[in-house]
Amino acid sequence: MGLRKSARDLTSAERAAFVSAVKRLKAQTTGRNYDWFVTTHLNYFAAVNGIRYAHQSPSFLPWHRQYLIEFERALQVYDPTVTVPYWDWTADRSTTGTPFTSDFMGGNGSGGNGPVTTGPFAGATNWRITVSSTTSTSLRRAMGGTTLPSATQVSSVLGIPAYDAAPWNSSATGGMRNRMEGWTTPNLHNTVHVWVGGHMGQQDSPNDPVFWLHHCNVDRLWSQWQVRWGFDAAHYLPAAGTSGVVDLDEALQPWPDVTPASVLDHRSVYTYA
Ligand SMILES: [Cu+2]
Repeated sequence: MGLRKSARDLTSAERAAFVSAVKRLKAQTTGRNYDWFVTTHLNYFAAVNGIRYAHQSPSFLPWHRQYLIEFERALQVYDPTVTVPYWDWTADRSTTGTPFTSDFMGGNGSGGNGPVTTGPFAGATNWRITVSSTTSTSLRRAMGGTTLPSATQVSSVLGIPAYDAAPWNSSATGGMRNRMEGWTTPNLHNTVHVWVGGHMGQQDSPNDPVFWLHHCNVDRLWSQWQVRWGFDAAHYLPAAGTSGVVDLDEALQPWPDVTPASVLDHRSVYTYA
């Protein structure tokens, strides 16, 4: 069982261990290596066989929960002490503070949407981008182009009792999920991708390791919503019979044995500090 901590609370040794495991996964040449995760995000960005799995659908949250679990397990092959930390962007809002320090995620891109120049992921020698929707082989960021969501906005979303609502896509306004995902106000998750910019603003956003810290925080917020409203199956929708999306007991591809129901209660796998 893993404990996921805030990035701001990691020791320098914990920051170094996370970076090291990420780099070892990137250097792995076979199996579910770092670029497998990037490829999977690209492959599942849009609908697959008419079903929206990862985005603009109720399974946005469970899909990324399983994706994070798989990534964390892949890191733990190299270092069993490592867990994915979360970036609480309501509290850590600077382009130079946590997690964008030179001993962790590194800083901003140079100029507008340019290569990151500081930290362990700066430049194509340290961190070569090979699976991408664009041609840049260096990690890019363009931070601060919008305003990060506030704690008040987060609590407004966590106060919505319905998990999701018809039409179960980016137009849904009746539930928590689409406001958390960010296609309707206050646009939580999407705004953070835009704020970091560069690769984080693209379909190959997992090329930026801060992707994992951001999605860990999104998963933590969903967990907080579950603490308040329930971890049980009644708190995922739709339950059944809705075409084009993943119902409660349908397969969360590319993991045929995983369903939204099977990941609702994460507390035997990991918890949040
Ligand atoms: Cu995302």
